[in-house]
Amino acid sequence: MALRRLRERPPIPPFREGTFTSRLHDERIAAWLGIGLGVTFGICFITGLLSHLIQQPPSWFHWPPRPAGLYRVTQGLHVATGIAAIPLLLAKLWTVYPRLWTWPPARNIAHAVERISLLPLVAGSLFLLLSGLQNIARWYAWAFFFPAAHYWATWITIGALVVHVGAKLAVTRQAIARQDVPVAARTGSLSRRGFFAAVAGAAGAVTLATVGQTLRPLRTISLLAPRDPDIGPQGLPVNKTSRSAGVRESARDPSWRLRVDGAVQRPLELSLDELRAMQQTQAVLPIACVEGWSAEGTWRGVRIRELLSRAGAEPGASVRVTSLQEHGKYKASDLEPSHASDPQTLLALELNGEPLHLEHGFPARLIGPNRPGVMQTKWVSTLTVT
Ligand SMILES: Nc1nc2c(c(=O)[nH]1)N[C@H]1C(S)=C(S)[C@@H](COP(=O)(O)O)O[C@H]1N2
Ligand SMILES: [Mo]
Repeated sequence: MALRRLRERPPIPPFREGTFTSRLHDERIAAWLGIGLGVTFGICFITGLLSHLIQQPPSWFHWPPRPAGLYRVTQGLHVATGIAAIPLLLAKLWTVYPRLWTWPPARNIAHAVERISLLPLVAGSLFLLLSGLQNIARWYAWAFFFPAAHYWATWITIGALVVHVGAKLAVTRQAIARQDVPVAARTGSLSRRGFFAAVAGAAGAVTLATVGQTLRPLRTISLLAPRDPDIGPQGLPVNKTSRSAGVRESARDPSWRLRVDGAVQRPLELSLDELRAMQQTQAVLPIACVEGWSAEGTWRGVRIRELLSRAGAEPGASVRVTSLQEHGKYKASDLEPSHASDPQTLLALELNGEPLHLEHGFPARLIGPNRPGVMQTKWVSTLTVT
């Protein structure tokens, strides 16, 4: 008797009907915001997964060196859709939060599963978007390694998202197909259309204010972008500095030599002058950072494939490129055969018509087409053929 009464009549205010009065806590709005989030999360997921595969390729995965600017586009999209999703997610959470207090809390098992999956969905989404935002602002406030945490949180979030979309598909369809019956506006209350305009406007504004860090024409309105792609020595931003890499002495040491070793017939040790005396190749290529900024430079240097053939490496070799930097995640990178043999993959000695600045990798750095910035190793000391 008492139990039935409890089921029918929720005990305390938030569970009681009529607690939340705004018309904007509405199924139709929730449905459209859900679609917006589905699109932005979808693009963000695919481009993010791609970036992960490029940096940690399983044996079946091969990322081509062409088109040269493709990674710049996919990673620019990853960061732009992640940023645009933030106002969409906040609006969605606000629209649906009254439903946290439905009574009874679960009608049946399926309903319970659907509701429990909201916890990883909401927590995972907030974590991904906010830690991503912190990362591009280079505010490393966490004890964990960001790429690994970001990667694993993605699978949890996407799993929960699949459950959620499956559970809400029918409701979303209905809500969108339903004719929107105009309700007489209550004074002081935002209309649905006004709310949509505000949320879409916010998503558009944060996108326009940040995407200039990779889309040059929008650079001047890039008020919120963490990076201006034009500012830095030789007109290019710097991520890792020579000081934090601990190479200020070793990179300027006149006894520096490039070593080419590993599976070669003639291991090489070349001075900077010897490298400068070799045939020089020029390439206009972007640095495309995982953080979403990118900037183009005119690079000049020696083709990696030229160095390999001089050392007598087998054609189709892979190469490990090692830096003078002794510690850190990005002190080395790997060149797959297609990248090692590409005519634009260079050991660069010059940038924009001048010898490479110390901060951009003097005396020599790797630069190649269609590679994430983290794989464009600076202050190179050794090429090891594998
Ligand atoms: N040795 C070394 N090379 C490195 C890095 C590094 O930390 N160490 N950072 C990379 C990253 S994350 C980027 S985006 C590019 C940036 O190149 P830039 O500083 O010349 O613009 O360098 C790459 N090369
Ligand atoms: Mo980067």
